[in-house]
Amino acid sequence: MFVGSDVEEIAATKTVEQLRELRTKLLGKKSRLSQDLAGLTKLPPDQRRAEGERLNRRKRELEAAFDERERALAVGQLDTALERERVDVTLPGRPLRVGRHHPITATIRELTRVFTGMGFEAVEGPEVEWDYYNFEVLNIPRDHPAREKYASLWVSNPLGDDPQRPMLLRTHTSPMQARIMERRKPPVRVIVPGRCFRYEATDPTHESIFFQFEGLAIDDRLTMADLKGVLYSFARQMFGGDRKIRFRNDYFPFVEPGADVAVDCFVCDGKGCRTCGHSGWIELLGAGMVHPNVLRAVGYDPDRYQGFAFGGGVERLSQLRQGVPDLRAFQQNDVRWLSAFGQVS
Ligand code: FA5
Repeated sequence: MFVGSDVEEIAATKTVEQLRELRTKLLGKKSRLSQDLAGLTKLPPDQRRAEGERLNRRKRELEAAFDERERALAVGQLDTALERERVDVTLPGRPLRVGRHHPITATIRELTRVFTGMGFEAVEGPEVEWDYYNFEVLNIPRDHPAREKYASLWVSNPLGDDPQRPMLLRTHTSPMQARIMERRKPPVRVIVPGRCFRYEATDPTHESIFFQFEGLAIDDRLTMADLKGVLYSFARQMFGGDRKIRFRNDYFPFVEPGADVAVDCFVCDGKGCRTCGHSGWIELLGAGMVHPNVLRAVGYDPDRYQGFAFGGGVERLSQLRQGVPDLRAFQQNDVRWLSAFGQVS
């Protein structure tokens, strides 16, 4: 038995598996060496010691050779793996497609930021509404001519229709005025963005599904001056100082006095064009001081509390901010248009 040739054989193994097999062969229970070690007891005592030392030395030599080879193979394996899985960090990366906010979402976020900065809280409400909240509580009883302004989409109640409680897709966000006041005591300061629906023909500034934002502030000393101050501040923050704002008398049954607020047309700078219906102005908001009848209907004392409300179109704001001449583009989901007008947040 030549230790030298065994050690060479160990050093010549190429894989961890080969090495394992060889270890079993040379050091395993059935190996010659193990059998010789087991047979030591049968030797006469005067030979046992010398033979024992020789066999154990050989065992240590083989073990050392195995350990060394095992280390070398492991390092080799790692090198191969590293070489195989090498990453070229100098290659240019593949660009990730970054999503964008739809311009309506971006505008809602922006206007919410502006109003929350003035102390308003953002809330949301139902899109399917009772006639009561959409009209009646807002001082628009049945047969009131103001209902004609809101071409409504009536829906049937899945729990059974009740002629006394008709349901519709809300035509404006104003029903939330009453819902909020019923639930809270003054002071109230909320902003309500949301989807609205009207059964009407579309044109560059009208859609049948569109978004509004409602504002409501109730306290014991609010005046029309507060309303104008809030809306001027809002307009300046949204459009910068250049755009002109116009307040005109208007009629909404749920406010008194009422106003219509317009911004000069961004396409023609007020000269008159298709987008502004040749008037030079784009109507942005309806507003006014909350009507005492509305306050009474929700259980507020109109002699003690008063406040203002306003409601505007989100698409109109978005059109003005981004120079979009036709509002119908917002609903068309053209990816090219969305990637041009969408906003990375
Ligand atoms: C209202 O809906 C009132 N609720 C607003 C209001 C609230 C007045 C609180 C007083 C106090 P109006 O119908 O004018 O009013 O609509 C308000 C705004 O919604 C409009 O100025 C316009 O910007 C937007 N809007 C109305 N109809 C459409 C439509 N079909 N498509 C897109 N935007 C619309």
